[in-house]
Amino acid sequence: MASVGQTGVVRLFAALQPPDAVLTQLRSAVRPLRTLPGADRLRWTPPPGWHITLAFFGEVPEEKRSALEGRLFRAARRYPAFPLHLAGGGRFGDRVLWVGVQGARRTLVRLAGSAAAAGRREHLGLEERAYHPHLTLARARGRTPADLRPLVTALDDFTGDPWQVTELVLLRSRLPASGVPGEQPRYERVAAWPLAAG
Ligand code: 3AM
Repeated sequence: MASVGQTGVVRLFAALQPPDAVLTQLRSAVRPLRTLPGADRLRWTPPPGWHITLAFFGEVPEEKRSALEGRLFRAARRYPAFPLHLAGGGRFGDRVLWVGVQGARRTLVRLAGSAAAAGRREHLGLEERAYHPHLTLARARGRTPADLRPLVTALDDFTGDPWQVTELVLLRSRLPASGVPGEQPRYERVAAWPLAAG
């Protein structure tokens, strides 16, 4: 377990981490994208931190942490292992470039809903926006919009190998010190619980 920060709160989110072999494939697919026009103006997410977010809990006070973890543990064990693969590109407007997630999407969406419900029962301030499975590859810098369409098109033909999701992971997000240009949050795995139904 990670130590609790000085202020007694940690930024936490539930996620899935694709296996290394899949991340290596994705890394190869993304490499040529980074040479396309405009790609150097984006902030590319570092491969070691690549993840599929299930639910973002925000700043979690120390006293709620073990209850949240207990709820996530119990949620995870209600699900069977299920297959996913990465495929195709997409974007959120002109700000976020992502690779899509295919396979047992209904199970994935239900698991994300259960992770969000765990947070809500601890009265953590989760946003109500619809869940859209994705793995974020790059973000526009600051307020500058980016034309992400050519990058999305370049990912059209990408399909990664399927893998079996066997655990729900709790990640900690450490924000960069303010004022450091281009620096990104760092993610740290703090816990993982097996999917154990079936
Ligand atoms: O890596 P992705 O894009 O899946 O966008 C943030 C990132 O997701 C998301 O949580 C992940 C780790 O930071 N996130 C950050 N703030 C958020 C918020 N207030 C948020 N998701 C929902 N509400």
